[in-house]
This record gives sequence, C-alpha cells and structure tokens, in this order.
Amino acid sequence: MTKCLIAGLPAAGKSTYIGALAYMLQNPVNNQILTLNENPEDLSYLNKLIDPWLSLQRMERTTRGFANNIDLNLVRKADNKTFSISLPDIAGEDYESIVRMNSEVIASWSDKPEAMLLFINEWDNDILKEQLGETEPFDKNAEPLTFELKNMSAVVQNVLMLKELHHLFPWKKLAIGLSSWDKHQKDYGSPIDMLKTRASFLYNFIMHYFPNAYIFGVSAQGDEYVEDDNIQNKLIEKTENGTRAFIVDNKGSKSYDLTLPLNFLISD
Ligand SMILES: Nc1nc2c(ncn2[C@@H]2O[C@H](COP(=O)(O)OP(=O)(O)OP(=O)(O)O)[C@@H](O)[C@H]2O)c(=O)[nH]1
Ligand SMILES: [Mg+2]
Repeated sequence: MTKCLIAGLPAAGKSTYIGALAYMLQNPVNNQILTLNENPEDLSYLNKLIDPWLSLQRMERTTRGFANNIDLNLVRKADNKTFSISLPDIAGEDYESIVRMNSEVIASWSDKPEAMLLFINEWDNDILKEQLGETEPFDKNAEPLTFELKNMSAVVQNVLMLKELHHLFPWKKLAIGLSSWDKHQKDYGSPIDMLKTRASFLYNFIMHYFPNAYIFGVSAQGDEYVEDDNIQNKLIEKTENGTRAFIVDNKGSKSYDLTLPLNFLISD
C-alpha cells in the first residue's frame, strides 16, 4: 500500500484539495488517470469535505493533534494497476510545530509514507519579518525582539519543514502543489516560474535536494469564493461539467484531472 503524506503549513489548501479530489473520485471526468477501485469503508469524513466544496464554502480548519486518515483504493485504467493510498489530513499547526521539532502527532506516526504531497499557499518576501520596523529609526536602547516562529517567513518555514519531514520520513517521491493557482495564473507562465520569482531560496533548495520533484499549480476551488451570483453560478456550472478544479503542470498546461500528482507519486 502506497502511503502518501499531505503536508503544508496552516491554510496551505490541504483540505480543499482532498475535498475536490474526493468529489472527482465519485464523479470522474473524461480520461481521468486514477479512479476509485472500491468505495472507502467510511465515507463520512470524505463527505464532510465534499459538502462545503460543492456548496462553495471554505473548509473548516482541520483539528489540531488529530489525523483524519483517508484510505482510498484506486485503479489506473491504463494498465489496471491498483493502489491503496492513505492520505492523512493533518492540521497545518502540527506541521508548523515540526519546524520547532516537537510535533508529536507526526513524529509518532507509525505509518511511514513513501510519498509526500506538499501544498504551499503563502508567499512573502521578507526573510525575517522581524526586520520590520525598518521605517522606524533604529533604537539602540530598545530590548531585542524575542525570536518567534511566526516572525519567520513562510518560505523559510517551508524549507525547515521539508528538511525535518525528510529526516523523519525519507520519502521516494515528492510533489509540490502551489495552491490557489486561479489567483496566480495571470502573473506567471508556469508554477516553476512562480516558485523561482517569488521564493528563489525555496526553489534553489528544492532543485538541489529534490531535483525530481513534480511541481504543479492547483486551483482546488476553481476560483476565489465571492458573494456574487454570477460567479457562483459559473462555478456550479463548471462543477457539473467537470471543469472547475484544475491542475497546471511544469510546462503550464492545464488539466481538470486532480489525480495527476497522485499518479506521479505512485508511479515507479
Ligand atoms: N482562491 C483560492 N483559494 C483557495 C483555494 N484552495 C484553498 N483556498 C483558500 O485557502 C484557505 C485554506 O484552505 P484549507 O484547504 O482549509 O487549508 P488547510 O491546509 O487544510 O488548512 P488547515 O486545516 O488549517 O491546516 C481557505 O481560505 C481557502 O478558501 C483555491 O483553489 N483557490
Ligand atoms: Mg485542513
């Protein structure tokens, strides 16, 4: 059974992707690479994620200290190869505490994953946010600021988290999804282009240590949720046509098949 860990800082888009994926598995689109081989024994957690996705509501925050484990039996139509994948949906704060090296939930996880699916949804440019205050004159008598994790940029947190996760679970395959691609697609030709431009430090780290990582853009919602009947109706129509959530690959080509990154992770 292939085990896949879904990682990401708080609000990285983990639950939204699982919700959209769960809907797709129950309502496959044309030429979808992976489909359900059999229905999961317990559909209740999946339905809890599908319902808000269908009604265009943001997901509830995942509860801390608790892994909602989702086991899926999938089949690849092309060669009839079957896979069982276990995707835990763990709260972002538990990953954040990995950076502090005290995440009990993840470190105690006995099911070692062979594959890692990391989501990134936050981009900031300050290496250390504590450098803020640059507009104020420097006060040499002021108390030095206490260093806190939240002062560190998301890019640096992602690098530390990847290092620590790889140390805990030396996975074979890594896929990195840049979430909310609907918001970024107009500014960048491809997800790699965005990673290079917005987070060159993270990009260099990934290229050096994980040069075979599959980097993709993902819009699990299909668009930003806004209180506008026109936009909402469009999203509902797209849901019905199977053209709502989408993935954009390294070359910038678009697909409505959210199983693409999973197929990469479970392929030899
Ligand atoms: N525009 C846009 N926003 C998105 C998309 N996916 C997620 N978001 C937003 O990102 C935020 C976090 O999404 P979640 O899926 O709850 O993130 P999470 O990683 O499960 O967060 P935790 O459970 O707190 O760890 C929400 O406000 C979503 O509305 C997307 O495809 N497009
Ligand atoms: Mg969540």
